Order: sequence, then structure tokens, then C-alpha cells
Amino acid sequence: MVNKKTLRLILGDQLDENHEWFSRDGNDAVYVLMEVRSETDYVVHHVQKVAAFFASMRKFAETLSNRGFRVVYIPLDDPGNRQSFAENIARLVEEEDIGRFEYLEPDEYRVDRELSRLAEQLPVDSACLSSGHFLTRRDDVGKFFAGKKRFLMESFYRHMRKKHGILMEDGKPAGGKWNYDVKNRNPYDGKAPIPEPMVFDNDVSDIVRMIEKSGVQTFGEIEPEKLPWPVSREQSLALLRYFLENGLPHFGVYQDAMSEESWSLFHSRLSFSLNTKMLHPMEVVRAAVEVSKQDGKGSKIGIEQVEGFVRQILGWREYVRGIYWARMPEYKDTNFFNHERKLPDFYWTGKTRMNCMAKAIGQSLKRAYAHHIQRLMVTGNFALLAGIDPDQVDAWYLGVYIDAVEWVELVNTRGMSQFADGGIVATKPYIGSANYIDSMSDYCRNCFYKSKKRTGDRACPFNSFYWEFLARHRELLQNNPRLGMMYRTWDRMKPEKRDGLLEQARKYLGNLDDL
Ligand code: FAD
Ligand code: DLZ
Ligand code: SF4
Repeated sequence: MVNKKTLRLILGDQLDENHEWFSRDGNDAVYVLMEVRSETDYVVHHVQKVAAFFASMRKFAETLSNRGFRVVYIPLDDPGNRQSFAENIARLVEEEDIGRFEYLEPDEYRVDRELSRLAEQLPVDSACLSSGHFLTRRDDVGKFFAGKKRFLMESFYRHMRKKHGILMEDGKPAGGKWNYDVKNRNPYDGKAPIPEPMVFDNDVSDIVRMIEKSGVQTFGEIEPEKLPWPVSREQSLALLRYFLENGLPHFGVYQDAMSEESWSLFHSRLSFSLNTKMLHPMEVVRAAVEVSKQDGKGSKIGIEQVEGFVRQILGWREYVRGIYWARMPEYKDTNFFNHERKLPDFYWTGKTRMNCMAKAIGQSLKRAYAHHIQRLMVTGNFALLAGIDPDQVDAWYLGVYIDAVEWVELVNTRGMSQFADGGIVATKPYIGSANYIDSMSDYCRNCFYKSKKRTGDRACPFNSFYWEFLARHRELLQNNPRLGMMYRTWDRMKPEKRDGLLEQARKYLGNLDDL
């Protein structure tokens, strides 16, 4: 009897050359990658994001073929493409001599359900295998916090440091402290030269033409001959090396800074490589720790820089993924404040007189990238203060960023940024007035609005929004110990001052699109 073949699905965010599926060159399985409308259309994506995923998938397929694996690649415009994972797999199983179907744990709930339903229906054996793409299993975080109302990232992070022996010395945190955040909150002061962002100039004109011809709706800008994002493991490793040399030495100190001088400052821009699995989180963490040990006795990279970076990957990244799997599908519908205002049009155009918003949105549309504090304290802060419907906020974040995949986008947006989960992720809403933005950036000095003004002509909207938000949600928030001081300040204000702030905010809120 002739052995039937095994069909193995590789999703667009599973481009891990070192997975055990590929541990020896060539084997009998048939590997399939597919460009499908179900993935291009579940939200409107930035054109760079679609192009970068497709270019990376094509490159990956080519690498596997060169290593002797049998690869089926279904492009978006293939006439036989049935435009969903399930339907294409069903067709292949029917038409090829397939005896078994295997796939790796998908990272998105939507795809997970689609594939588990498919597996039940296929006429052949199926198996869903662990991907090994993370440092935790899907349910580890849920188990770690079992029975707790709040999921404190810090305790999970310390557990991960100990478990993996990262930045640990004799059972204690290297340098004597777990957390160097206080040293990591500087605005950019010009003391270190900002590295020029490393770009790759990948030519994706064919892909962009195909996307357009197929009628896929996208937004944002692209130079099709010069896609700046890494689309292979080789390019990803080059970006990692560049970051270790140029960004990491100042990563921690400026990680919350924002500046018109640079769109990525000292950030790594490795999120696309990590989320497509072209890089493994542990190799990135270890590389950062290793490089900080070099240079003989006195390391040139301080512990507060490396710890700040390690915390993002070993801590935050694994933590948000765990929350996603612990709380889906309900998490996607959370709306603690019952916010329902429409997302202003300027999120799609960048056209607003608020300089911080124009800069953060403008670079997002142009580059499919903004760094963390722009996402959290500018665009996210504004949406939260203005009471925007979290579904619309989510759709924007899920579409616009090169690294936006739901498991990481949703918890950051709904949870961390919009407090829509009522405080599972954040101990208090991340809100700030112009005072915060002015202290961490140079945006306010070139703004139409006046950062110091709370009411009246050209008063910065963030100022009155801040107080109106606290007043509006007093019942939900006043018992939060981290907000007590703000409510006391509000209560001490003269009634006319409070009324003035509320009136100013309501005036602006009535005409958000005109800001
Ligand atoms: P760096 O600052 O260089 O950090 C290094 C790495 O740490 C990142 O590449 C990323 O893998 C990880 N990391 C850092 N912060 C976080 C975090 N909060 N959660 C998870 N991982 C983190 N990140 C995404 O990967 N995809 C998203 O869709 C996404 N959406 C976000 C939405 C909002 C509202 C907010 C506030 C944050 C979001 N983040 C998201 C987290 C973070 O902003 C990005 O990971 C980061 O900006 C990517 O740029 P970088 O690679 O230069 O990061
Ligand atoms: C983001 C994306 C896009 C736009 N298109 C595809 C695609 O056509 N085929 C594919 O396999 N993956 C794509 N991706 C990434 C997927 O959305 C991601 O692989 C799944 O959501 C699983 O997490
Ligand atoms: Fe943003 Fe207000 Fe500063 Fe203008 S003044 S940049 S709107 S915080």
C-alpha cells in the first residue's frame, strides 16, 4: 500500500525556520502557505502590513523549497484559491493524496476556531501541535493568576526571570533590583545620538499590484520598491544586530520619550520579526543579555537598559498573550466605560491641529509604525479620554500597525490603553493631560494648541478632557487608590473652574473632527 501524504499548514505568522517540522532538510510532508481573503479582509489593514506578510510568506516558502521540502504556495490571485484556510485545505485534501492534516497552534482565536472546526470535519486524521513559538504555553498565565481579579505583570515577569535564569545572579536579580523604571522615564535630551532607522528597501511592487488588482481594501502609504520592513530571517537578524549595537545602549532611558526628531528613537522595530516568528523571543532576549556582558569588565550597556528591553519581551509580550487566551472570546466585547463615540476621521488622515496626534497618526499612516508610548499616551490616551467606542479603537490599531496581530493588539488596546476590561491589565486607566505629553516630548512647542491652557481659546484638548473624563466616570473610578489624589484635587477646585473645564471639554467633544 502506498503511504498517503501529510499536509502541514504554515500560517503567515508562523515563519519559524527552526521549528522541529524543519529539523532535517526535506521530508515527505507537503507544506502549504496561502494568501487568503479571509485574512486580508477581517479588518482593513495598512498596505505595508499586507505586503510585508505576503513578502515574508513568499520568502519563507522559497527558503523551504531550497532546503528540499515540498511546498505548495497559493497566491491571492490563484484561480483555484478558495480564499479561506478551511476551504483551501478541504480542497487540497480532496484533490491530493492526503492522509493526514497537521497545523500548529494558531495565535488568533478566530483562526483557532476555524481550524479546529475544519479538523473535525475533514475526512482524514488531523492534529494541532504546539508551536514552540513562545516562552509560555497558552494557559500558563491564566494558571499563574488563577483566582485573582488583577493580573499583575510584575509578579509574572519576576517568575519568568527566575524560571529562565535571565538577568539573575545567585538567585537574585542582576544589579540588585527587579525594576529600573524610575531611571527609564527621561525625555529625549540630545545626550545620545539617535540611530538612523535601519530599512531594507524590499521591492514588493508585484505584491502591491496584485493586492490592488484583487480589490483588497487597504489604507496607509507605501513605496512599493522600498518596503522598509524585514521579510526574511536574515534581514530580521540584521535588524537585531543593528538594534543591539545602536538602540540597546540607550533603550531603557529613553523608552518613554517622544520626539519630532525621530519616529523610532531607540526602539528595536523587531515586533514584526517577532510576531511572524522569523525571530524567537528567547534568542532576542539572550542576544541582548549577552551583548551587555561584553566589553570586558565594565560593560558599556547598563543593566537599566537591558532590563528595560528584556521586560518587554520576557514580561509584557508573554503576559498579554496569556491574558488573551485566558479571557477570549469575552475580552473582545469588553467596554467597561460603555464608550460609544465615533473614532474621529483624523485617525485615518492625520489631519488635526493637535501636533502630538498629527505626528503619531501621521507616522502610523506613513510607516505602519509608532512606538509604545505614542500608541499608549497619545492616540490611545486621546481615544480613552474622548470616550471612543473600543470596537472602533481596536479596528484602527489592528489595521494600522505592521506588528498588529490580535493576540497582542487586543490586550494592549482594550486592556492596557482603553481600560475596557475594567482593570485586569492596568491598575488604573492610562490617562494624561498635556502636562505628561509636554514633559515627555517636544510636540507641544510646535502645536496650534497651548499646552498650559485648560480653557479658552487654543486650550489644549487633553487638559479639559482629562478632568471631564474623571468627572464623568467618578462612580467607576473614585475608589481606585491610584486616582484618589486626582479626585481630591478636583474637589478642591472652585466650582467655576470645574464648570469651565467641563464646558470646554463638552465644546470640543461635540466637534471632535474639527480638532
Ligand atoms: P520595542 O520598544 O523595541 O520593544 C521590544 C519588543 O518588546 C517589541 O518588539 C515587542 O515584541 C515587545 N513589546 C514591547 N511592549 C509590548 C507590549 N506592551 N505588549 C507586547 N509586547 C511588547 N505590539 C505588537 O506587537 N502588536 C500590536 O498590535 C500592538 N498593539 C499595541 C496597541 C496599543 C494601544 C499599545 C499601547 C501597544 C501595542 N503594542 C503592540 C505593544 C508595543 O507598542 C509594540 O510591541 C512596540 O511598539 C513595537 O515596536 P518595537 O518592536 O520597536 O518595540
Ligand atoms: C495578517 C495576515 C494577512 C494580511 N494575510 C494573511 C494570509 O493571507 N495568509 C496567512 O496565512 N496569514 C495572513 N496574515 C497573518 C494571519 O492573520 C495570521 O497568520 C493568523 O491570524 C493566525 O494568527
Ligand atoms: Fe498635544 Fe496638547 Fe501638546 Fe498640542 S499642546 S502637542 S494637543 S498635548
